[in-house]
Amino acid sequence: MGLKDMSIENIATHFRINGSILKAKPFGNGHINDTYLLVYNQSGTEKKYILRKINKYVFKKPETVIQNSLKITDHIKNHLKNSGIKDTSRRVVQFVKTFDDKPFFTDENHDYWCVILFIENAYTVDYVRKPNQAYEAAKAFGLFQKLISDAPVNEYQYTIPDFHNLQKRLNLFDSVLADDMYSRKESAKPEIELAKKYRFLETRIESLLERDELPLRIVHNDTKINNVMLDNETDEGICVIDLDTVMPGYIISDFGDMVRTFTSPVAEDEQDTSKVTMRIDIFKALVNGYLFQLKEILTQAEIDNLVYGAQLITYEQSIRFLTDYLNGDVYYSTAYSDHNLIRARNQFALLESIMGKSDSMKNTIKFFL
Ligand code: GN1
Ligand code: MG
Repeated sequence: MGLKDMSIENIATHFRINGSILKAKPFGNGHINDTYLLVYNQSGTEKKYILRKINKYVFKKPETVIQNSLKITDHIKNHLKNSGIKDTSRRVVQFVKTFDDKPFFTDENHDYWCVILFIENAYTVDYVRKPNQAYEAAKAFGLFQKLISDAPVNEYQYTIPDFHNLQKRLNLFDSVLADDMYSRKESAKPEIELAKKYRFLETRIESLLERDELPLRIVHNDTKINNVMLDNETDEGICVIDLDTVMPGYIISDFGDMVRTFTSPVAEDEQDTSKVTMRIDIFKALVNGYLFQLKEILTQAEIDNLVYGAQLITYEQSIRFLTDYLNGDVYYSTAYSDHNLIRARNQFALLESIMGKSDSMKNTIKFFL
């Protein structure tokens, strides 16, 4: 097969899927991997699948992504089955194998592709519309964490080393800023100032890690609101998706990324930053749903640092977007030239709001314990 024949339809033929393909089109709002929706005609009924190409710039060893994902989905499936749930197909990501029985297909470019079943009658959102969505989504992420809380940390690989290592991310930021290869420093002045203003957030995580205070666990590491599927009719959070970064890490990062992506009323690339704010009613619903599942599992140190996790991850995300802007947009896919700057500005606005409301956030957590 020549490179020119590498159409999506062609890639799909390597997977054990019955019927004939009707449609293949780009799908979803992820910033990293190429994702496609495949629609098949299977004896008169339409069946959907998701095909994804793993970004090898981001995931240097794509096979680790697949190995971790398979391991964690088996783990979850077993727990669900043991708790009496017979049909787990809407509750956990299901991989489709290739004809030679592999969980992925590698093409001539050494790109890795995998296929999962599409979950019908469910939706995702890029921002939360009502508290119940936050409650349900947090409950789903909480259940996910509960079910994997006995996963052996040393059996999982790091799909991205130092993923939430703020110190490393700041080092990269410093060097990209010093180089200013794309002459973008001037246009990002206020954001660079904000990066400086909140740099103090770094010290606490360093001392927490130094003193080994936070348990290293298998966590999701990318608990964005659009990584949980909600049921069309009930809004119930039914399935956590995007398992690429499931690996050892810290619960406060996952909690933080939920706060970052659930509580703002607008998407992370909303240009009007006056709309960006940490909504406390949504935060309450989030905490309620998450602690419903995990109250007994979290350690005191984790509980004490949940709000800090929200500050930390929102700061980290601001730095990541700003770094990528200064670095010529090499990491995140962008739709226009200052997309990453807009994202960074938005995330700094959210950080400022979180900083201002941290006391009431802490009180909310106390209330639900
Ligand atoms: C990326 O692929 P996606 O959109 O789910 C990124 C996350 C960021 C997020 C920002 C592997 O997630 O860490 O928080 O964008 N994933 C990776 O929206 O870097
Ligand atoms: Mg992702």
